[in-house]
Amino acid sequence: MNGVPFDKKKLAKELGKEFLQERLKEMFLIRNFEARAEAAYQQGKIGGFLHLYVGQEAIAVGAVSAVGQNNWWTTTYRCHAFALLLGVSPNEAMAELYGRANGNAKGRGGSMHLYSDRLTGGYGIVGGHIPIAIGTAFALKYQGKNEEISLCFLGDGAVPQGAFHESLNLAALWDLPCLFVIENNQWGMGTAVSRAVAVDRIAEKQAVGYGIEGYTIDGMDFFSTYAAFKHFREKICKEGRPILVEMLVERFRGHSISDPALYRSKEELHKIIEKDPLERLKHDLIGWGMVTEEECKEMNAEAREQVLQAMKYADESPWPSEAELEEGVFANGSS
Ligand SMILES: Cc1ncc(C[n+]2csc(CCOP(=O)(O)OP(=O)(O)O)c2C)c(N)n1
Repeated sequence: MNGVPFDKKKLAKELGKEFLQERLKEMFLIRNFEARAEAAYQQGKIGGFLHLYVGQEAIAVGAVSAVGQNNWWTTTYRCHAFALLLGVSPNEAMAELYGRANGNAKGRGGSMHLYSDRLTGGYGIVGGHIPIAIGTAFALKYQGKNEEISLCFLGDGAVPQGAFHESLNLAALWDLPCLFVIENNQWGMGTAVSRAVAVDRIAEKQAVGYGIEGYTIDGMDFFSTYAAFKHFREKICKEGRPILVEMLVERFRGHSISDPALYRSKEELHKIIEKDPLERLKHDLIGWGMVTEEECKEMNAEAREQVLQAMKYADESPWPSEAELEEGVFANGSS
């Protein structure tokens, strides 16, 4: 496997207790946000789609903390974690899920469409967002911004899409500073990846066809994702070539709230949950004396409180008015 080698203990020491505790707090916030969003959906407070990031947190937390917010980020409908890490407040995000006027997209986008200054969006069309990410990479190159990169996150289900291959080809041809990250959670909705994608080690093998580098990374461990993202950012800034990465990860829930994930047995799910990235980081930090069990409980309680506040805020927020319905809608009229 082509990975990025790192020494976990050494890296932890370099990053230090304070930094690592912040990452753990982020994981608690995301986990609580997702759990409460799920509950709110079941209470009928949220409508439409809802895709949860539970199990995949080490990827977003590792990416944003290693690379820095000040890059360009593009992702799929599974976008709550990136939004929270890239400057969207829990209030604003929850209000958007509730479809309220003061939500992140004025209540018009819902769960799949969150944005920040640097998050171009959560997008609903599988593979449709990849050309947008290479657009931001092109803009960076055109403007000579050599210290920033574009990061594009996609599911394994997007790999067989034409837009993925066309984007890789252009990015390679034009030397665009783009990091393509396949979050391979083993399923595209209810279809096993082995039934949808012709090869395993997707990134390593697909990258060869476009003359770029491909890597396979453990996406369930914060230190692994952090080390990898740090390395890729430096490499892209230095060499100006795109990189394709596969992060091996597990989603603990179904594809969306309406998928009970019956294609996995209880035993399989149990094994998956044993790899929990939050528990893994917690366990490591406790083991190294960088946090105590008691402090972890406090962090979790604080995150829960923040999210409960966000739900209250969303609940009390106004609905969008009918008069604004057509605002911000692009219409290319004939006259
Ligand atoms: C072009 C397009 N085709 C089909 C769909 C319906 N759809 C939504 S998600 C999805 C599977 C995506 O696979 P992946 O990202 O690997 O899955 P996940 O982890 O989200 O289950 C499909 C087919 C869509 N949104 N867009």
